[in-house]
Amino acid sequence: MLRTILAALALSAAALPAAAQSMSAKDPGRAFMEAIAMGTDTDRDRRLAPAEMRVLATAAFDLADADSNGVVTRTELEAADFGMNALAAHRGRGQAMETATALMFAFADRDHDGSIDGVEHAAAARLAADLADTDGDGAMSYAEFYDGYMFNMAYRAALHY
Ligand SMILES: [Ca+2]
Ligand SMILES: [Ca+2]
Ligand SMILES: [Ca+2]
Repeated sequence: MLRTILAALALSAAALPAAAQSMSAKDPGRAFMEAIAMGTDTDRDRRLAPAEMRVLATAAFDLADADSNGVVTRTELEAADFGMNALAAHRGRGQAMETATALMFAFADRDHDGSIDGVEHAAAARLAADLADTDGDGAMSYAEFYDGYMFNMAYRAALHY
């Protein structure tokens, strides 16, 4: 189901530049992350529990694994669009997005073999969640997710939201 949400968000991301030009108080990058958080928080307790994050991480991995062979290569990750590419292009931040993507790839590809396997991906997702969980309650609040989840930080730095 989350995969469907991600796919729908990726499609709606084409509308992000238009939204950015509107009077909307919220940055579209931030609004997009909030939509991701709400889509992930299936029990609606405003905490992203490890089981919920595993669903999100798996959906993201499957989306990036274009040839469905169980590993994500650098090329696949560079080609993947998690919904932010249109916004990056609109803001002239394509180069910054490439750097952010390279950093995320390096974070996950711990054995430097040029691809992220399932074990590496699960470890990276868990590490990122642990790092973000600053109050140590075992789950991410939405604020912890926005401000401290590594993949959000990389996008935020790239897209200036
Ligand atoms: Ca693949
Ligand atoms: Ca690897
Ligand atoms: Ca927490």
